[in-house]
Amino acid sequence: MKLYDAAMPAPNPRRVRIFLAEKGLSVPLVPVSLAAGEHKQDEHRARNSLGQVPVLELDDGTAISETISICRYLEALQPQPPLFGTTPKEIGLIDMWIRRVEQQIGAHVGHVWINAHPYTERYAKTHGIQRYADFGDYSRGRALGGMTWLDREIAGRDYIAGDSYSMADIAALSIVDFAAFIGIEMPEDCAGLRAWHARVSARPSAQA
Ligand SMILES: N[C@@H](CCC(=O)N[C@@H](CS)C(=O)NCC(=O)O)C(=O)O
Repeated sequence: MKLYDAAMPAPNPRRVRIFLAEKGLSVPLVPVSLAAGEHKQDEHRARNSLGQVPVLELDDGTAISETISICRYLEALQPQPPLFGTTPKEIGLIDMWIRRVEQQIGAHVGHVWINAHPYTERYAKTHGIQRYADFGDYSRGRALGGMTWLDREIAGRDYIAGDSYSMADIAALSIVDFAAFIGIEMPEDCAGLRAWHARVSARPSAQA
């Protein structure tokens, strides 16, 4: 088994690396250079036709893409410690929060990155991606609004989906850190979100 990976600040491969660290699992990492466009080469598209990372390649050659799907596979392989919940209630809530942080914050951060960040200007030209600056600016507001909403939602609890650390925390951490990398910092008045961020960032896995 090996993981086709990309270095920081790429948020999606990082989610798998954090997950592996939390599980105490070690999987060989194969670096794919996004800057050099290796993810769009035929060799990588044979693993993931969308030309994205991460991809987990199993020993029989099966390629699993999509961060959450990769982590679900790993959870099935090694259930302890559980990061997707064990009871029906935990499983439902963790899944809900993964989707919510991806949809209410992550998607908007991604739109800012593609449409309005200087770093992606040349990348967009090379790959024929049309950029919409206004949409990028609008998405920045939506991302900040999502963070403010999440701050309210997690009031009174230590982790995104409840009292235990879960995949929802991994999803949110990678999104919040990538947002900061592209200049979308957590709002000053989001004290609960900031405290949560400090809590999960203090875990050794956050270095992955
Ligand atoms: N839905 C995918 C998204 C993967 C993704 O967007 N990965 C980024 C790197 S963090 C990438 O490969 N971007 C290049 C592209 O989309 O063309 C997942 O969850 O794994």
